[in-house]
Amino acid sequence: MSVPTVDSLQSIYTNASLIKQGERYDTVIKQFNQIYGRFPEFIVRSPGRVNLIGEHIDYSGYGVLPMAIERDVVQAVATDASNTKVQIANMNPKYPTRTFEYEGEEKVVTIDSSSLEWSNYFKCGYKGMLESSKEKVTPKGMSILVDGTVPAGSGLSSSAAFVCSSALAVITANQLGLSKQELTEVAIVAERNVGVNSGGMDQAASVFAEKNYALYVEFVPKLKTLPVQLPSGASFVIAHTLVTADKFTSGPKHYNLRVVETKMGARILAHCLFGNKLDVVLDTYKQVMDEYFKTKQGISEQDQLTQMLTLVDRYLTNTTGYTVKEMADAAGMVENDVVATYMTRFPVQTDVFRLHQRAVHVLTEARRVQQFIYICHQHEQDVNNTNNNDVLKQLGDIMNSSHESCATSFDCSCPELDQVCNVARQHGAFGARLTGAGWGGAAVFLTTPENVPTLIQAVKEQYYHKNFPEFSKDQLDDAIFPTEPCRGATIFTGFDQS
Ligand code: NG1
Repeated sequence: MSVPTVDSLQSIYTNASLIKQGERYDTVIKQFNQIYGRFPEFIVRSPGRVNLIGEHIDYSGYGVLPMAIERDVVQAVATDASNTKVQIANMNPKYPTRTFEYEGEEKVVTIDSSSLEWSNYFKCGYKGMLESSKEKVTPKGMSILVDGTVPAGSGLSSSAAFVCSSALAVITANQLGLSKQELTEVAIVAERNVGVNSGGMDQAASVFAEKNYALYVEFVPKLKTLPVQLPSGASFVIAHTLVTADKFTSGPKHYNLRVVETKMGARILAHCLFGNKLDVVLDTYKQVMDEYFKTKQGISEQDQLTQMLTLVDRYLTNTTGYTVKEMADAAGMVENDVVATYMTRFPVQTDVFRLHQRAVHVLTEARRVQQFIYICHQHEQDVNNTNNNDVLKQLGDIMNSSHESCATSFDCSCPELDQVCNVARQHGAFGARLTGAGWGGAAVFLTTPENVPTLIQAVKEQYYHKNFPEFSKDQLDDAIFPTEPCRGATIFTGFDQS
């Protein structure tokens, strides 16, 4: 299945925002014409996402439950078959126009991941698509204008929205005929070129999401997505703490370190359980779990996860944190190998590696995802539609436990995230949790439609007015807003191209 081409904004956005989006697209097209002296041939878009449950478990191989949001990255594109020059401009003057050249079949384009450069995200998509395309093509020249509305560093996946829309622009410009699945898989690998050891949730949500549904994304044995109906009467609000969490800069102490801590934990567990009996290296908890339960039939995923927690208590016993040497010894490896395999491409900075705590978070969080989906399915099948608030309370409790686990076991919250979540819980949120990588960025609250205004007002008064007293109404509306499950990536051609 390939990314759909649509000719009406109605099939992308909610009715409430059609006028605003229409004006936005008109402005982009006009500006494109001013810069390039012609009209775009097509416009691609890929949305950001909010993760409802399942934080920091995608790179351990466990399924997650995000939904796409209306905020997105839009790219207006015109092509030129007579050269291979790419010029990329941005509606936001903060990001200067860049030009680069295709470098020939052997080497598509060079990405200098040592600097924080906005156009690198485009190059990731460009390089990924051209290198993976089955047909070897000399790409067309491209003139591009980008407009993004996903706040950067907010945990709402601005980077995946940018990389996915870039990849889609390249596919469309060169008629590469890649499926959604291929686009997502390439975008996941491609984003690692900017120096972040990313999981796959964001790209999957940005490409596959469906209007009105959350999306269960599984990674093992292969990428698979399943729309999940949320209970009627569930409303979500997103609040950006405005603490910018930039994975590129903080990666060695935060995101990339957690990847190492979870991979080494899994590797040690595999060594304790299977010794040298296996031909393959297992370094995600999901791989270890699948191997361990391979011959034990009929145990539900939730029960498998519970048993895995017992194994973690038994084998990852050092709760004050491991040194590299201790991890190597416990995994039956030599220290240099640990460093070469796990800490060289994505370096880390830490005194000790807290494998036990990280494992407890990953396994309990994976279990929470299963519980959350189970409740949604039960509710969908409940013809009597038992009290909605009971269901929302159950889902909210799971979200609250997730936040607690992120804060205490995975250590990826921050005082501002804790604060907005507390305010939200005190003002009618059934559940409140950080969403995305954490260490700043955004939180998501679950409430009822009637309570949305009260909740937003309370967070404005108790968080934003105190910390950002100079903020205008527009700035506030940009920081905290209600959201609904939106559609994933699309190609839009419903405008006058001459
Ligand atoms: P954010 O920082 O929200 O884009 C990151 C990862 C996800 C996932 C979450 C934590 C990237 C591009 N995204 O999300 O894959 O691991 O953290 O659940 O690295």
